[in-house]
Amino acid sequence: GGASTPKRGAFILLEGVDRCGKTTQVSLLVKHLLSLSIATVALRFPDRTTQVGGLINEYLQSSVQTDDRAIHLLFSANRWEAAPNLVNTLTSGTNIICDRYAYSGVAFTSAKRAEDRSSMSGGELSLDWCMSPDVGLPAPDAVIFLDLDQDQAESRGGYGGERYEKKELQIRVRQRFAELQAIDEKQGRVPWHVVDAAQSIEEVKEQIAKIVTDTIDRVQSESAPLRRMWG
Ligand code: ADP
Ligand code: FDM
Repeated sequence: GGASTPKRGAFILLEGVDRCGKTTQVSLLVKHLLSLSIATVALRFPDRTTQVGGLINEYLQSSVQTDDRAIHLLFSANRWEAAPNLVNTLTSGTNIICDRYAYSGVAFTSAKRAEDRSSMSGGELSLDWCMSPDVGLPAPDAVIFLDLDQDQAESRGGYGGERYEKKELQIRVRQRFAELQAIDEKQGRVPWHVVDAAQSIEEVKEQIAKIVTDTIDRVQSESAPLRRMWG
C-alpha cells in the first residue's frame, strides 16, 4: 500500500476444548498488547449478542432438539455476519484476537454422534460437509491451539451444563481439531502453534505473547494479504 495506508492488523485465533484457558488468555493478551500501544480487539464465537447468536444461545442452553445441520449453519452464519466488520477492523490496522472460529464449528459438529444428535441427521456429518459453509471466510494468520487433555480439563471444575459439555464428546472434539491441524499443515497456509495448556497461566501467557508478537511482525513485514478459509 501507499504511505497513507496503514499495515493491516493480524487475525489471531485461539482454539481448544472447553476450559483449556481461552477466555483467560484472550483477556491477558489483549491487556498486554494494549499496554504496548498495539491496537487490538477481542472477538469470540459464537457471538451471542446478535439475533442469530440468540438462537445459538437458546440451543446451547436447552435440551430442545434442533436439526444438527440447521444449527451448524447458524454457527457459520454467525461468523459470516461478523465477517465484513472483521475485515474492516483488520484493514484499519487493528489486530484481532479471536476466541473460537470455524475450527470449533467443524470440530464440534463432526464430533457429534447419535446420542448427541437429532434424529433427522442420519449418518455422521463429514469433515467436508462441516467445512463447506465456512469456505471463503477470512482466514486467521495463526491458530494458537491450547492443548489440554480431558482429565485436566475436568480438574478445572464442574461443567456449567451447556449442551456440549460432556466428556466423551470433548474427547472426540480434541481429535477433530488434530485432523483440522493436519489439513492446514498439508495446505501450508495457516500455521498452527500448539501450546501445552496444562502449564501455569503465566507460562501459557508468555508462550502465547511470543507467538502473537512474531505473527504481528510477520504480517506487517511481509504485507501479507488476508487469506480465505480452506481456499
Ligand atoms: P475456556 O475459555 O477455554 O473455557 P477459561 O479461561 O474460562 O477456559 O478457564 C477455565 C477455568 O480454568 C477457569 O476457572 C480458569 O481460571 C482456569 N484456568 C485457566 N487457565 C488455567 C491454567 N493455565 N491452569 C489452571 N487453571 C486455569
Ligand atoms: N461451538 C462453537 C460450536 O459448536 N460451533 C461453533 O461454530 C462454535 C464457534 O459452542 F461448546 C460450540 C463450542 C462450545 C459452545 O462456546 C459455546 P463458548 O466458547 O463456551 O461460548
